[in-house]
Amino acid sequence: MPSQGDISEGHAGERTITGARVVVCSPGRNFVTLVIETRGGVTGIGDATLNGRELAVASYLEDHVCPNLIGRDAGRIEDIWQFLYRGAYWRRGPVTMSAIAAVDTALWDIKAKMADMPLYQLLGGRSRDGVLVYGHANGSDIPATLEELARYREMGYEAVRLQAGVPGLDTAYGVSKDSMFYEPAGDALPEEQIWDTRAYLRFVPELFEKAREAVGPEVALLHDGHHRMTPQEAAKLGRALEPYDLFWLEDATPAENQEAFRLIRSHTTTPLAVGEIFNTIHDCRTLIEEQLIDYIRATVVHAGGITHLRRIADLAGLYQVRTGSHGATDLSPVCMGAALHFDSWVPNFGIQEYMRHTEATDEVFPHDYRFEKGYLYCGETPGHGVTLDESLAAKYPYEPKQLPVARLKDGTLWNW
Ligand code: GCO
Ligand code: MG
Repeated sequence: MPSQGDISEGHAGERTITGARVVVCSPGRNFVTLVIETRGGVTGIGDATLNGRELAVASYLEDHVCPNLIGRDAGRIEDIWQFLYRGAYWRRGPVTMSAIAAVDTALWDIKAKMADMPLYQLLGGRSRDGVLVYGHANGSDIPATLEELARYREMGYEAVRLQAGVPGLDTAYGVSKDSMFYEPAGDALPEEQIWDTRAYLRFVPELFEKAREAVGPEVALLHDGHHRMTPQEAAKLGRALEPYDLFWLEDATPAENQEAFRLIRSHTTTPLAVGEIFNTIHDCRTLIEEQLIDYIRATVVHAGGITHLRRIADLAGLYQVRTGSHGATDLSPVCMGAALHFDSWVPNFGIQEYMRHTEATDEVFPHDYRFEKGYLYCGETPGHGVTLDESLAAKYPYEPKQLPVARLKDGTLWNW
């Protein structure tokens, strides 16, 4: 058998992987967590959550990845990454890359614990003291949204994303029943929502006009288009929003065709962010190399872990594209913890999304990161600083839930 590094380096025996298992739990929403154990007794955990498709990743890990990990040297993070990526023959895709990310995150956790250092130290140390985050203010109409914005300001946020109900539509992306704990995944079968882009385009500039009037020029305001516009519609919105100086307009149009952003870019100076559903560097190569975006939103769990995210960030850095990692509640605290170590190091950091998890989620995933005056701070605990309370997790079994779908008024399926 070719060397897997089990005995070639000092203390490698201690690092031998002796166990790898998946924990699925639902403390308010579903999470998939990979636990890796080593002979020396050090364990590491990684997030593998893919909202609405959780069990596919759990099976990919349990049935196809975990048996391959036993006996390997946990210190060989790069080799294991390459083994799982190239070795599966079938490359890329959200299920594969979330599974690889979970392994990668758990291995970085183990390496940092063994080095007795917080993870950011292994990446090269801090580039900043705190990580600027944005929160989500949303409401059924403009006054309700502005009230939420004021509440976020009171909590200390310097950057806030605004989403509001659109007149004439029963539902709009980003507007939730519980404004603090936004959770789009609802029932076992997807909720069907009606969408009308023209109504939305008529409305959004007014939301930001009123918001700027309310908070003045300094606060960073963001908005998520959630893939619903065509490039031409996005160009039009970006232009209409220019007077209100957005920090970014996110997911203006779907990005399978990266060239689509050329049209938007040629019409507006509103900064553009994209990438929460990307899973490899290939999804954003053109966007970055042609400087068609300003922020890349890939994050640890869906983009192959720290190892791969670092490659994406380095490519982005060449073109002055900054990071703005996805941080919705469907990414577990394990992902958030790892992301904060990454954000603390990455030289071309932009901002980090921060949607608060529920108390139940936080109890299942004790962590040492903390929020203060608009910034998140990763802790100094060796590893990524997030653990899993397995006995508590066992009290919250998996609940089948899917994300909604959107249809146009005539019934045509659209992008949710
Ligand atoms: C965001 C996102 C999310 C997604 C969710 C899907 O910007 O935070 O758009 O809220 O909708 O992650 O599962
Ligand atoms: Mg988004």
